[in-house]
Amino acid sequence: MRPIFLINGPNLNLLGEREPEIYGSLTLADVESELSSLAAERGLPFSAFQSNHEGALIDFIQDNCPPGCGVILNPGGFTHTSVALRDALSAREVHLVEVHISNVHAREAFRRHSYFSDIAEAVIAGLGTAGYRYAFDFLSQDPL
Ligand code: CA2
Repeated sequence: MRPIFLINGPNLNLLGEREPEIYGSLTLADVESELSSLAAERGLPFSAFQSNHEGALIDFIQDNCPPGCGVILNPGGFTHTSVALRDALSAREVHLVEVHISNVHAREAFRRHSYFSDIAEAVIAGLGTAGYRYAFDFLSQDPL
């Protein structure tokens, strides 16, 4: 039974409160609660974490995510900057799905590069907050 972690980076605590035309109207609590219910239905251990701090995200991964676990990650702005967060995930040998609510390829050029896409098993972008659910469905398959 693979534990699944939902990890969101900086500013994603603002979901549903600002820029709904880009990020939709559901809050992060809505997303976390939906995935938590799905996990309970499927008998999968589930935990959600959000931080605006790079070190806190790295500490969470080191302290909680065992090798082989599933990680649904929206690194927020760290997508485009953080070698350190990438290294934390590579070191843990997790099954990683990178999720972006918006279509990063249809926005500013700097959003097209991700430090995570080449170590992820899948990348979802532009499907709104539903992308988190698709990532969860993928990671809850056994075997993957
Ligand atoms: O589309 C995504 O999910 C992003 O990862 C969101 C990041 C952005 O830097 C990435 O390029 C793409 C920004 C997260 C900011 O989240 C907000 C949510 C609601 C209101 C304001 C910001």
